[in-house]
Amino acid sequence: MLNQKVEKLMNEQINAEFYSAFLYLSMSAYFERMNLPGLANWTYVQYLEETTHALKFFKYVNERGGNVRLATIKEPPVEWKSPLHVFQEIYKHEQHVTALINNLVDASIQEKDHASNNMLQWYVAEQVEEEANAQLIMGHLERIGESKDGLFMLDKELSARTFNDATGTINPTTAGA
Ligand code: OFO
Repeated sequence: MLNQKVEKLMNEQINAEFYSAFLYLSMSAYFERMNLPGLANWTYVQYLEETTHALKFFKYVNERGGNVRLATIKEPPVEWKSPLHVFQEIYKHEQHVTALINNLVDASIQEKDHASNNMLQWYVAEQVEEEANAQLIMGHLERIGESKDGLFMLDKELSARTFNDATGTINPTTAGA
């Protein structure tokens, strides 16, 4: 049986992860409009990843006999000032998500819910990666500044990103990969 406080926070986290997915998908559309297919690809792949983050919580709440509650997803922004602005917002957003995960970990400790605490460690590690990725690309964009060639090169590089379902929620054979 899933602890009630943890269940409530996990349901909120399902919504937060789906909002993350919406945010990245909206950013992908922005990059498509800017004719930056590599950045559009990178944010689109991130949209897919965020969806699996939500699904991992969804599966876990079900597995523990909890009640999944799906709530309205907030509308994400549509426009940004520049590619750098997008990644500044991503970095801020991922720091916020890290705080939400940490709060969930705190609740699992307070409620002595060891199984949830164990499951949440996956997200703790994932958030380190999410923040690092955002910071890395933000740094590249800061250095690129107004250089069109620099942006072209970075866009080309980011077009190589492919989706890997590390949660195994869509493809169980890729779990942990
Ligand atoms: Fe789900 O990690 Fe980003 O938001």
